[in-house]
Amino acid sequence: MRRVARVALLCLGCAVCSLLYGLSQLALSLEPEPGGGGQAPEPGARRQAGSAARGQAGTRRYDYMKTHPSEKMHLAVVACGERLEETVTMLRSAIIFSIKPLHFHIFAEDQLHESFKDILDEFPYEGKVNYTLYPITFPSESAAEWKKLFKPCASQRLFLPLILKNVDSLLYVDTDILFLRPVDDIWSFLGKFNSTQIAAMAPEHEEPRIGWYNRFARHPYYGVTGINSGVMLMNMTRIRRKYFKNDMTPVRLQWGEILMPLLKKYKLNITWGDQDLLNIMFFHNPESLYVFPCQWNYRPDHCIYGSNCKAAEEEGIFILHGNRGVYHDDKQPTFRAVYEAIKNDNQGIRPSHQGLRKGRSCLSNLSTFCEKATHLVSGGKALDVIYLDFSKAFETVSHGILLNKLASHGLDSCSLHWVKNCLDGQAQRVVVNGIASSWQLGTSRVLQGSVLGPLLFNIFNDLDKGVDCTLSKFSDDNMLGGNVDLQRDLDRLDQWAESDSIEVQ
Ligand SMILES: *[C@@H]1O[C@H](CO)[C@@H](O)[C@H](O)[C@H]1NC(C)=O
Ligand SMILES: *[C@@H]1O[C@H](CO)[C@@H](O)[C@H](O)[C@H]1NC(C)=O
Ligand SMILES: *[C@@H]1O[C@H](CO)[C@@H](O)[C@H](O)[C@H]1NC(C)=O
Ligand SMILES: *[C@@H]1O[C@H](CO)[C@@H](O)[C@H](O)[C@H]1NC(C)=O
Ligand SMILES: CC(=O)N[C@H]1CO[C@H](CO)[C@@H](O)[C@@H]1O
Repeated sequence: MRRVARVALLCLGCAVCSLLYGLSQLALSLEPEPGGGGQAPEPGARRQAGSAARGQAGTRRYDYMKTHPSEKMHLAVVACGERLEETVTMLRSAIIFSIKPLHFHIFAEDQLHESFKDILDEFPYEGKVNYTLYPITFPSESAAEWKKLFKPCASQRLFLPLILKNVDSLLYVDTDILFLRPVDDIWSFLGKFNSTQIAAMAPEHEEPRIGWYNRFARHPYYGVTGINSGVMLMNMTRIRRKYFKNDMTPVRLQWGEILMPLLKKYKLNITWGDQDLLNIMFFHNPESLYVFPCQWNYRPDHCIYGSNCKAAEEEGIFILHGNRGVYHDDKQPTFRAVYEAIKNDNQGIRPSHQGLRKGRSCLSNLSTFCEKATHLVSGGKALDVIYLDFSKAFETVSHGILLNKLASHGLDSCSLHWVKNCLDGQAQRVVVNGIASSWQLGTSRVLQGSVLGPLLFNIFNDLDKGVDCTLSKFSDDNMLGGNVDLQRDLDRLDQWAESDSIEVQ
């Protein structure tokens, strides 16, 4: 009975899919061609990330972006030297948690461009993100001086308001940033700016006793302890329009005019390059800065000298900033573990998971499956569909096997213990008409109704390793279809279920 109902549902779903597809085609044929000159092309390659984004699907998304241009968030990063992997991991964290579409502006040394293109074009997050690659450029008359300031390329970001002339607002981050919340959340601060604020940053320190600027700086700095520029939100329209007070001329200067004189005056006194210049600028123009709390730029400094970011302890860390190279050594194992987890993201939860994930639903499950199925049928190919239902899925997740899988995804022993603790010692009982059975310890289940449970189940359900068919997973209900060797894939699933002690109904 259940199977018949599902086939009926599948057919209904397919009908809806084809109808929607037909309508979208009709809408497309009525649209005038986009583009057609006017705007100067931006430098570098501009592509749609995600291999499947070419063709029809890409065109449809374009229409969406055209009608919702303001919904796009712009993220900029400057990558030089050995920063490729770190930058890609940062971009990945931006995508996995974000809701609105993103545009990445990546400024990189020429020799990194090819690698960025190769990786970003293969990103499995189609439709959510676009990117533009730029070479590193400085004003020609002073290029050499800017390049040797602090780290190579670091001062590139001071010029972003001048280079990205058509971008209204931008979030600049260092390569060693990881988003642990949607970019949308920090982006929303732009809407909270009062009429004089043009940029937002976090303080360099919470605690003046251990602050750097107030103890060592030989130049002016913002506020009590200075600001950290690793996460910098900018309304660049306002930055371009503003005339800045300064200690070099009695008249106010615009952004483009102030940078060079500032460097000339302070170059012997600054230690942290462009961040110091920003501190000097906002020292003279404090009304222009919106200061956000330390959770939005959480650094090892906040925990190595005792607890220096109370808000993070109470509400959590929103943006992690692994400066001092802590993602790559063993000085801060927690920072490193978070980095490793995000770096390996797409091995943890595979794209075929539809259930229990943001932006996916049982309908998305069906429609993805339908599209592929219709495609095969209209190509005159045979199609087999097999429905699988794991029995009592959540109840049968073996703790031992789950922990092994988590360990193989690079979770450190501390976090593993934490998960183990959370799974262990769970007791259950049955209550009927107010009469309760005795408690029984469970050794093989993830908690239903908890936040962690579904996540653990999705990591556990990695059964598409080595399967060529189209596989759609909605929590414990799995659909397998295609015109390849179905029996072989089915055998693999069976092996998976057996080795992971899950029963297929
Ligand atoms: C990405 O940019 C291209 C070219 O400007 C555009 O056609 C496409 O619709 C954009 N896609 C997204 C998701 O922003
Ligand atoms: C640079 O530092 C020195 C020593 O602290 C100080 O005397 C000098 O005024 C500083 N220069 C500027 C431009 O602030
Ligand atoms: C940036 O500032 C300009 C000028 O005040 C304003 O029109 C624009 O909406 C602002 N952008 C955002 C994202 O708030
Ligand atoms: C905007 O906020 C800043 C920082 O709180 C403040 O210094 C400035 O006076 C405010 N501007 C207006 C117009 O209220
Ligand atoms: C993988 C997949 O199918 N994702 C789609 C799920 O459905 C939503 C809306 O129906 C799409 O936007 C996703 O791309």
